Amino acid sequence: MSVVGIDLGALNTVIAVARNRGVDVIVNEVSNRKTPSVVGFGPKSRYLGEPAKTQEISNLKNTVSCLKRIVGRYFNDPELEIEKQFITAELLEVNGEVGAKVMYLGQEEKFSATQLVAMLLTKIKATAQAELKAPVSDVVISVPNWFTDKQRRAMIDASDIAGLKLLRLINDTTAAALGYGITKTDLPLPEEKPRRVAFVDIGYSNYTCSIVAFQKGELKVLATGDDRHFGGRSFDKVLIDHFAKEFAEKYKIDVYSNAKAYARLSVGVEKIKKVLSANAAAPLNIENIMPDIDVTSMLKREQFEELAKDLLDRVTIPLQSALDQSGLTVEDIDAIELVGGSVRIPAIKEQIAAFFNKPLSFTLNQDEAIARGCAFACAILSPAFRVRDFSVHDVVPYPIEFTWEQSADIPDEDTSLTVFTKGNAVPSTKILTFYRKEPFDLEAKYSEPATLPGAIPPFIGKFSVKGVKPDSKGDFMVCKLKARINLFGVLNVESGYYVEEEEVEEEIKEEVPEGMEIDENAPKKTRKVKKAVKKGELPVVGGTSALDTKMKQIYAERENEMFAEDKLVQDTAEKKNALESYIYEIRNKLENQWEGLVNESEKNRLTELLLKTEDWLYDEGDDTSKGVYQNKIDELKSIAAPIAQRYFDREEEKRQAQLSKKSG
Ligand code: ATP
Ligand code: K
Ligand code: MG
Repeated sequence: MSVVGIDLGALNTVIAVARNRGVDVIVNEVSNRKTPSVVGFGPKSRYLGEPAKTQEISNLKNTVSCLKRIVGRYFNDPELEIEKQFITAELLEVNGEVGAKVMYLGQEEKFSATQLVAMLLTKIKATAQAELKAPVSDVVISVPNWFTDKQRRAMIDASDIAGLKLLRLINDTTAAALGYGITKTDLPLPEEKPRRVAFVDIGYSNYTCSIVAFQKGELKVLATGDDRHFGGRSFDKVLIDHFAKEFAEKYKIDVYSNAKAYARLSVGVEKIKKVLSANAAAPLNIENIMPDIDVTSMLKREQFEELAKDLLDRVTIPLQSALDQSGLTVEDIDAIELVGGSVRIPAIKEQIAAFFNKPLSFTLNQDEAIARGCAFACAILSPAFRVRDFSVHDVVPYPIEFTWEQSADIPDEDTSLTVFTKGNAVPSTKILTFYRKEPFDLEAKYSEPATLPGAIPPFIGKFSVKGVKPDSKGDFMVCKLKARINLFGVLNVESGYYVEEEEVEEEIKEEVPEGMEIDENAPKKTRKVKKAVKKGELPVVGGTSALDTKMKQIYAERENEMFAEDKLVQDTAEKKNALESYIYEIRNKLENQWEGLVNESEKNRLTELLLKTEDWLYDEGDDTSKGVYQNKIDELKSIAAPIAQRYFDREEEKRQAQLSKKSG
């Protein structure tokens, strides 16, 4: 059984696997250690990951990026306006959530964001399986710490659709912290002052920071800060605007009016931005940005920093916010660990170092730390794996309250209660007590909707408590409900039961003065006490924002279908390749190692068939089925195989002769 961690980034997805000797990052089909988080659609198949990126510029309308930015969102969300600046496919409403419209297999199709994430996950699963040569099911996936209940449930739905067994979701910076802590052998003991580390992750779209306290065997997230719209793409945008303006004057072109030109410029500015991280100046050259127009320019690092001033001014805000919430000062922070691609920007590093007034640490692999942390988290949870115990305490990002209808019998009863405050531990269970004579409903929601991302509704779940009735004396039933924020960071009322006060005999434990013996045979002293005793279960029926089972089933079947279609297209392409290389192989052998083993007529027949097959391949055979390619291979083989056999026999004879010479 494999144990896999997935850092599903807005730009790149990294896959890590836990093995007995440690955690490794898995490479994809083109040997890259990260896979573009992009899905594309074509006339014959989908393009998932690398091929989607390769095709992107020629297939902009049918390519969807930034999947994690739109999953769990509704179409009316104003933050989608920001995402539309980066997503080239058309967004629209699909089954109540946001999705994309694309041309697929020659038809217009709509896919929800959850389905799109599932597609990427299917690809990630296949990549991991190809590398591990074993089925992959158990996974842990990371998400930003600011993800709401709704967004987390959408990620869970997506992994279900992709046929993965998600063991938990873990927050990005928490995953980095876990990878950091679990490998350290010198963490403070429980009675010692914890080591406090700030983890800062700045990626493509998003900036998060967590302040984490470590002690032997555990980590505790103290506080988090974020800027949900701060990352590499924000800097790219600044550069795009700069060069678009320059090129409008210099070349009289309007980059904004041409999607391909815009996409080419996006690629160009990302390159120049990276070069500027290591150099004081960098050139920008884009050939054919528009038909027959090449553009060239250059930028100095200080110009870049000037252009990005508004962004750079925001760097310390999430840090300050996390620090304030943690109740610590910069002097209390023992180390600052940076991860994510955009922390390579020197001006960002400088600001972070200046803020903490300390040198920065880069002991984690910036691009892989989160995926590695996910793999560790998966290993901890997987029964197939033994790892050192390490507990992870995260925090609730937004306060959660329960509301209910007032009981007619209790006129002064409150009708709401904040059960989980911001910063409350995750996972966490709370027992809620209600006095009722009949079944009742309660609702869980975020109590400060204004703090949620975009227009994500505060609703979390509605829970109906069944089986409630007056107790034996006609009095209230004392109902206890177990509300839990689980390892996924989602809230459920997991179960209910009712209790009754009963008199029970309780042993009185007397303090035995030191030095005195306890008389084991003396009668035990007891007293009667009133205690709440569990009397029975109360069924709880919940409704959350997760997809309903039927819809999920439909999506899963559709995903399987599409996967099978992709596979067929891929297998067909492979067969075609096999035929092509077989033609070259036979032709080569005819001229070389089979020399003297083939008679004239045989040679003519084979040469003719090779030529005929090759012509066919570039003509009607360019696009046909797997079986037809195989038939062509078999046809060639029927002539080539006897020759190959003769060659083998001759070589074998030679070898035997050699052997008998040696022994003789
Ligand atoms: P997110 O965390 O927002 O979901 P992600 O995890 O996919 O996104 P990363 O892979 O951490 O993102 O970072 C990608 C970003 O890092 C890109 O915008 C890229 O341009 C930027 N980046 C990578 N290397 C450098 C560099 N040397 N200098 C500047 N930026 C860089
Ligand atoms: K990543
Ligand atoms: Mg990331």
